Amino acid sequence: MMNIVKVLVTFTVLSVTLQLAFVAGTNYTVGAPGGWDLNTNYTKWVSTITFYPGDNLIFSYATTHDVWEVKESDYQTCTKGSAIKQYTGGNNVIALTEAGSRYFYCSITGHCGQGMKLQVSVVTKDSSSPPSPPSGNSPPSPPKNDAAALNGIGTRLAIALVLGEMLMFFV
Ligand SMILES: [Cu+2]
Repeated sequence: MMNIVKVLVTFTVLSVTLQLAFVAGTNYTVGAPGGWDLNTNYTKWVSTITFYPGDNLIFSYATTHDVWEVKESDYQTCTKGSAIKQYTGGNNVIALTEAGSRYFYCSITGHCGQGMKLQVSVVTKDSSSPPSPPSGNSPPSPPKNDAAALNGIGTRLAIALVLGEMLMFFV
């Protein structure tokens, strides 16, 4: 009896882990490898990444800095108005929960003006269209490859789950 319970628990943990693997976002250390400082070009850093809901920003910095999330107008002009949220302490995890733009800067006098500011655009995975083929004459093919790959993963996952459940009856 204990064995069946054990298998059941193990299987549940496994299936939850599998499901999380498909949903969980990516953690990005802002400005890596430099971090949040006065020597990193955040426009350049952010341009290499596509952010999706579920991703996290990790601000890692010396405590001579801080992180303020601000509205766009304050971000553009480096105005120290009222922050949407203030972070201190040198290590903050900020969740990107939904699509849209987020604006951050260091509130220490002069630092934003010296480039310590970050704009992040979060996009939904559905809205990102697949890249079109380079050839100009052929009509664009429907993006069925992604869907097929996803279906493949889904089918394999379903088979794995059914097999796992059947297995429990034999243990
Ligand atoms: Cu600073």
